[in-house]
This record gives sequence, C-alpha cells and structure tokens, in this order.
Amino acid sequence: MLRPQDTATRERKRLDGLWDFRIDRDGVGVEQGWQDGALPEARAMAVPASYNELVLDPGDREFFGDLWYATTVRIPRGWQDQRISLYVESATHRATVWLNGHEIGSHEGGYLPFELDLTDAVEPGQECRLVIKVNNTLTFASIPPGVVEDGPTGPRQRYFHDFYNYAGLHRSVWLTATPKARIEDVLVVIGLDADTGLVDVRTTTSEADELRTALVLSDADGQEVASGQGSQAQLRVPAVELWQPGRGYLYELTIRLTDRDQLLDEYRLPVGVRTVEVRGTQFLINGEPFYFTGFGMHEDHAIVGKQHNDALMLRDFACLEWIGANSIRTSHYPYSEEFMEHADRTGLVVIDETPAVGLNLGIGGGLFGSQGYPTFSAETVNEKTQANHAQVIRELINRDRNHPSVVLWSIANEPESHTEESVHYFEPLFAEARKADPTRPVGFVNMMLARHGDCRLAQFADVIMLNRYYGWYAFTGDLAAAEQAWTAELNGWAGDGKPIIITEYGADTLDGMHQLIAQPWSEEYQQQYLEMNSRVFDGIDAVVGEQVWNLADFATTAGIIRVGGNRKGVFTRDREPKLAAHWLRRRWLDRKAADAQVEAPAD
Ligand code: GCB
Repeated sequence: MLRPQDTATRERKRLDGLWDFRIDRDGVGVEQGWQDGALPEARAMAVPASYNELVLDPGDREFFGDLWYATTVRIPRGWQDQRISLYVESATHRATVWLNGHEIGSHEGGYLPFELDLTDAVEPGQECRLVIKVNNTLTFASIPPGVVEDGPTGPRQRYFHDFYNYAGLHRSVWLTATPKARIEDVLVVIGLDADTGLVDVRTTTSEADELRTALVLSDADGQEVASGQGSQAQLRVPAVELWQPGRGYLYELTIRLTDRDQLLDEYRLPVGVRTVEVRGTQFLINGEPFYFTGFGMHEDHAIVGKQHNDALMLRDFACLEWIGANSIRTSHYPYSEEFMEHADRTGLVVIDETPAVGLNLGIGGGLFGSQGYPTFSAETVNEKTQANHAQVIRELINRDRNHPSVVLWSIANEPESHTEESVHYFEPLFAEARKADPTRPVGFVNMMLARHGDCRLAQFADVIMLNRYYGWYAFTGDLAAAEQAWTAELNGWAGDGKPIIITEYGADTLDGMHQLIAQPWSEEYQQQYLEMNSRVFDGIDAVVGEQVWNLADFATTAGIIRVGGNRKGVFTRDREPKLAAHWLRRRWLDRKAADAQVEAPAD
C-alpha cells in the first residue's frame, strides 16, 4: 500500500475539517441506521483530532464504544476511469466505513493506515455521504490490550499503559484517484559498495508483465544520477551522498509505469542511502559507531490530544534540535506519516515501535488501578492477540520500511518477558518482523521486572533496550544507592555482548518546583537524576544510547502517581524547557561536537 500522492497520474483530496459526530452512548447506531448518514443530534467534530478534549462532559470524555463520524464529499468530476479509494491514516482503535449506506470495509488497529476501494461505490462528480464508525474499546485481543470491568456505577474501561486512551480520527482522511493499471507497492533496499550507493528497487504493479517500469533517481538538486528498468532493478550511485544522522540527504526515486510510450502511472519516493548494522556491542550507521541521544516521546498535546498537526510537530522537532537530540523512539505506537517523512528530511534517527504496550497485565493492573490478571492465558492475552500483534508488525514494517530514518524495529514495550509463556508468544513475532524486513535489527523494550538473567526474550533481540527508573521507582530519592544498583545491573547486561540502548529513564518533575536540597518532583532532582544516569552510562562501553523519558509531559488516566498526567517531560506539555533541559543540552551538544571533532557551541 502506498501513501497518497499528487503526481502526473495520481490525485488526492484531503477530507479534513469539521465532520458530524455522535457518541453512541446506548449502542443503538447500527440498529437505528446511522450508517446511512443522517446522524441524529450530531455535533461538530474536528478531523483530525482526538475527540476527548472537545467534549466537556466527563462521561463523554471517558466513553468507550462506538464514535460515529459522517461527512458529505463530492468525488471530483475528473476522476472517470480511475481507481478511487479512501485512505484513512489513523482511526483509533478500529473502524468500519459506509458510503451512501453501503458497507465498504473495516480495519483493526488505531495507529496504522488503511485503504478501501470505493471505485464501484461512487460516481465521479457525485456527492456522497461517508460514515466512519470508530470504536475505541480495548480488549485482551486488541493491540494495545485493555479490559472492560464491572464498576460500582457500571462497566469501566481499564488499560495497562500509561498514556490516555485518546480516540478518534487522529490523522488525515483522503480520497485518492490512481490509474487502474498502477504501481501498487515499492520496496527500496539500500547497500553500499565503497562510495557507490546500491539502491535495489522492487516494484509491484496491478497488472500485466508487458508493462514497463522505468526508474530514475535524482539528487537533491533534481539532477538524474542513475536510471534503470524492470520490476526488480539495482541502481548504482557513484560518489553517493549518504543519509546521515543530523543530515538527512535525500534522493528522489521516480517510478514510471508505461505501456509502449504511454505513461500509465507515476510515483515518487524519497530515498536515503545509508546502512545499519549491529556488530558486537556497536550499533553502526554507515559503518560508523552511533550513539543515540534523545527521547521516548508521545503524540500528545493539549486540546488536540493525538491529532497530527504540522505546527505542533515542527515545535517538537525544534525542541529536539535545540537540545541536541539525534534520535527518538516512537513510544508506544507508530507515529504519523508526516512525522516519519520529516525525520527522513532532518536526519532524525528513529526506533520504530508497534502499538504493543501493556502486555504485562500483572504490573499494569497494579499500577493503573485494575485488578491483576495473568498476562498469557486463554482468557487474556492469547492467540487472537498474537495474531493481531503479528498483523501490526507487518503493517508497520510495510508502511515504514522505506524510511531511512528507521534503523531499528521495537516489536513491544515492556511485555512480560521472564516466563515460558512469553517465549511462546514472542518467538514467532520476532520471526515475523525479520521476515517482513531482513535488513534492520529487531528488538523489544525490557522492563525492570525482568532483570538481567531473568529476561527470556533478550536472546531473540539484536539490541538490548532497557527502561529503568533507578532513583525514581526504585531507590526513590536516594541517588547514591540508585547509582550503585544501576551500575551493577547494567554491567550484567553488558556481558551479553550486544549493544544496549537505555530507552527510558526519567523522573517526574513539577515545573516551577525548586529545592536547594533536591527531592523527587523538583526541577533540581530531575537534573541530578539525569546526571547520575549519565555517569552510569559513560562507564559502560556497551551502552550505545540514552533516550530520556519523556520529551514532554503528557496526559494519562487519573491516578495517585500522576499529577495532571505524567510529568517526566524534560519539556512541559506546551514545550517549554524545565531546568534539566539546559543541562541535557550542554551534555548532548558537547558530545555531538566531540564526535564531529569541532568546538561545541556556547550556550
Ligand atoms: C514505563 C513505560 C512508560 C511510562 C513510564 C513511567 O516504563 O514504558 O509508558 O510512562 O514507565 O513514567 O512510568
């Protein structure tokens, strides 16, 4: 599946704006025919946006079930003889689509796009009513999982992850027109032979072998540097300009499908030439050891929730650049396609994560106020969950495999990983990821409950990713003891001979709270906590990265350990720096300058 584009042969129409919206409180929508499009008592809803902060009734905000969206669209009259489809970038967590009352299709999973063929259901020039029923209920089968429990006042949605379950149409919705004989998919695999870039292109087309596929690769100035033809071809780029961390040099690949001299379809793809390799305890990009600095993040902002918004995204990138971060992890779900494209352009290195978060029901239950459950059982996380998990791995890799910014797949965040059951569940999923992309390393993020020696999944990973909160959840307030225990644990992992990335470490911090004798929650403590962690990392060669939790404060469910959300941001929720941000900036800019062998910029 290809992202919609405007090219010589393709068109797209963004359907963003105010749609009609109705929460199906009584679960009567289908019975009452809301799918036909006349949504009774509808209110206006922004698309894209999370709906939750735009309704002020607490019951509406916390609602779980069906959310109905409807809009009227006109199919452009020039779209005769085209394949017309609907491309939905993100419907959290599943959706069913009707057009003029006819069911067109559905999709499971909230953070990855889906495309539905509308060709037989529409007439160019005509107006039609588009209805999308979004469902935000989390179950033991969904990724991420959740459960509906009986509460004193009725059923309640619980989940096992630490961010608010925002829902809605979070990213753009598109109508697209493509030629019927078309390019369906493109895979680019990169290699390097000395300073020659090897760009292997595999193109899938909708029909007939006798059609010709022509490839042209141009540099950033638009000059052609290589060309080729065929559905499988290798382009060689002498004296190649590499895509590098912090310098996202992109070529553009133009793929043209022709029938004799007639152009049938055209697609353009940015291409970054870079290699990724794990060698011993090193993580190499373009053959050079790479040290990750940066954050675990969230797509999260006041009012709009998980909406993709270009301006807010640019502010996040500006914060990352200011602080000297070279990388992020898309914790805990795939981010918008615009984000991935901008990472490619700016040279931001990305650890790309599936939405599999909270697959540790014992801990999740305790932390988030639910009863405890066994993680893996016939009634909880089971084969159905595993099938959905395999599906999101395939869909994520299929969506993001051509992004040079992506250097590592994370197939889950903090799952149960110390039991035999976890091996049964995860071993096939590692295989699934490797099959979908044999070119990149694969890992998962380990949590504190499965320390070195107890974790049974690390054996399947190319890179060890650790989330640790020594000095916060463990040894709270005692940084000296934390430093000792953390160093001891990390030395154990270092003995395994794989690179280690610290994917989370952080301390909740209330901006504005200052203390001379620094205690947890103060701005001073956050800085001292980060300083302590840095000392630990600097003493262990196998540590090849540090990603602080979190770039910014973010919304969570209500809880006694959350103050208006999770406050581990180095920036506030509106992206202003806390005290520690200045210290971190100094550390990372100095490190960057040392790597580049230049003088570090002054403050
Ligand atoms: C974690 C989770 C992350 C939480 C964080 C915390 O280990 O991966 O989702 O937000 O801890 O702050 O507790």
